[in-house]
Amino acid sequence: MQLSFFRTAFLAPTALLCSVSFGAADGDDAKRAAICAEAEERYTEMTGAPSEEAEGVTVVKMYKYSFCPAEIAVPVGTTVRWVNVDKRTSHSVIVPGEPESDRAFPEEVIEFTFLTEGDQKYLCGPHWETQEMIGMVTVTSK
Ligand SMILES: [Cu+2]
Repeated sequence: MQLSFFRTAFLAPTALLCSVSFGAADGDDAKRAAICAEAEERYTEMTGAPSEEAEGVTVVKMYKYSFCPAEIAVPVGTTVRWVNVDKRTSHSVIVPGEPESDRAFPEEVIEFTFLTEGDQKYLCGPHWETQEMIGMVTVTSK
């Protein structure tokens, strides 16, 4: 039932498309929207393809103390891949009921497979309190 976090060196995804569904982004915050647009640019430069094209996973970028997008909706069993597209800062992910992940340094990733349905608010260990680096995954039935 419980899968552990792991951190891997970044691997560029192939160009294969997969189907992903995103929930409403945190659209009331123009600053975060601008950060997320930049994060996607950096991701695409880093990997050579947009985050929507990552194979078999749903990508969330970590950049400037933000999760991008801050809110996603995925079917149960989906693996979320958080990619650090910052230049210097490291981040972690704390999913409810799970231990904190290892730190992901720039260009590293954290992955977690969501096996429980429902809203799951997650945190970046070093930045949730001071920078409100908090995200939400809504896990839906298949
Ligand atoms: Cu962080």
